[in-house]
Amino acid sequence: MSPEQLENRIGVVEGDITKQQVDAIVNAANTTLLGGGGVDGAIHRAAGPELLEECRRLGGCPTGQARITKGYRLPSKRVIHTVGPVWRDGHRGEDELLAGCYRSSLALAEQHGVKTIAFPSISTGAYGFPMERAAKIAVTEIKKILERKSSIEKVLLVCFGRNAFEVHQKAVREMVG
Ligand code: AR6
Repeated sequence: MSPEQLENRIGVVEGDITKQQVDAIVNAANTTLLGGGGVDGAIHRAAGPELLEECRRLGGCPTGQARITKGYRLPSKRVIHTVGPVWRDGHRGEDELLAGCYRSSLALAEQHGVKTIAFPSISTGAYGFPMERAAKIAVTEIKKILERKSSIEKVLLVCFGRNAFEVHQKAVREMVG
């Protein structure tokens, strides 16, 4: 695939992930999958209480892995819940665990025929992962999947605020092409 084609398949937007018109949005959850603050809180509020009911039945999710549910009142039909690592000092396997979040979310998406998917910047809020480093990991993993003849057509990186948008745009520019 040419760099242009790849670039067209990774979009960076500034906005609220709950408003995205995509097949699936990814949630930055915690191991209980029972909701929380940040993007997790926003997704549960927008989806409605049925989402929490379905999440209860999943029995949690380990860090670096992902689970899938319906989207209920969200514009997206599905939510992929992944659990990012809590940042400590960068020497506790944080990078590999974060890469695992992107890999397992994208693998689940493929298994469910998802063509368009939106990610928030996993772990970079309450979990304190440095955003530039997280953005490089996100783009690396997304690029790997898209280069491998994936059924996924488009991946959106949804950034909360101008700074996040600029950090992600830079990561895509530097790593794609
Ligand atoms: N749309 C897109 N991005 C958002 C939104 C939104 N509506 N709201 C926040 N962000 P965080 P984490 C950005 O804290 O670091 C929860 O309580 C935000 O600016 O949501 O993985 C869970 O239950 C940041 O860049 O997730 C866990 O306990 C990014 O999303 C814990 O927080 C992630 O911030 C997970 O922490």
